[in-house]
Amino acid sequence: MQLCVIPGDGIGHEVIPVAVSALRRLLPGLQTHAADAGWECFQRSGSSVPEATLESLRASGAGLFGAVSSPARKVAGYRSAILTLRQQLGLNCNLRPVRSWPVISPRSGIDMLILRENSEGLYVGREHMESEGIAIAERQISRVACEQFAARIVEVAEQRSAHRVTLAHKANVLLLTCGLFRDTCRQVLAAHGWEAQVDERLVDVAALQLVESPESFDVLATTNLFGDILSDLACYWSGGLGMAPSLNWGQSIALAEPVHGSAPDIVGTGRANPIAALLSAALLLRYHWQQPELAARLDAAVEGFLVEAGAVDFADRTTEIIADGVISRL
Ligand code: GGG
Repeated sequence: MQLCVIPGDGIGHEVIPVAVSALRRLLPGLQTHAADAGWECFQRSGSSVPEATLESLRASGAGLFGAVSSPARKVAGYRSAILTLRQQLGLNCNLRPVRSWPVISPRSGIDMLILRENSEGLYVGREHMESEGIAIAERQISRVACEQFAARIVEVAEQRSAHRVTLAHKANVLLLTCGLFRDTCRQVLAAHGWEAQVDERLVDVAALQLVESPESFDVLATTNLFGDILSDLACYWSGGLGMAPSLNWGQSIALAEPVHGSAPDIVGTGRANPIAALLSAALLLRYHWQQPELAARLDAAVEGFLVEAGAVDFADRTTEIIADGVISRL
């Protein structure tokens, strides 16, 4: 098994080594290849994703990515590393599971999988100033991307034995873009025998229900920006961003990454929580490498650690204590 390892910026350098150690324990033959990407990489080299990084990822077929910082204002020549990686590698689906964990979750009984279309929508990055004081962002939704995304919905819904797939959109206002997304996903799901299990929500209603009745969701599939926002909202139920994993998934290639960012305010303090990175590694095992037993062992190690640790605040030894506590259980 090959793995391209890209810590990125900030606490990516602290949490990714923990996830790599866990994978090494589970896969003794794992071969890792270090690569660079992110804002710090851009400042050093003039590129947020050097060609060598793309080559290493393509050759490995799997990657583990930490976090990126991005400047809050436009910087000439800079483009977000993670958006570049997703688009260049055709990572068209982002899996973001949300579940209740012992001790840390505010409520039990929640187990949903949010699927975010990862390649287009408002994140195609086509923004311009139309005139003084009027900025325009274009939102692209294409039938081909929706078809690829919907094929992934079918695949993971079957793997998970899902009982329902909910499509979240805003087709009452965004008639063409959200309409195409909804109709294409419905067609593909129906063609695979899922018609009776598909329902839909306006994205604002979905947001309310994720707060009011999160147990009612099973698979929730939506467009890029909506998925970004809804999955951050929903991860409150897992215990927050420190517990939120993701997998960017394409054809024969996947890049696992914790949902959290580079957290510059806690870099070097020892307070970074590596659980989201560990759970992202578990997603790589479960979905891309098709090793569900190993993924379940990693999830169970996290669960066992949380039960034993209780609600203790580890302060400046958080990364180390969680790393030791989880990896020793593998
Ligand atoms: N691991 C996900 C991550 O680093 N998120 C931060 C993020 O998306 N920042 C905006 C960007 O650089 O694109």
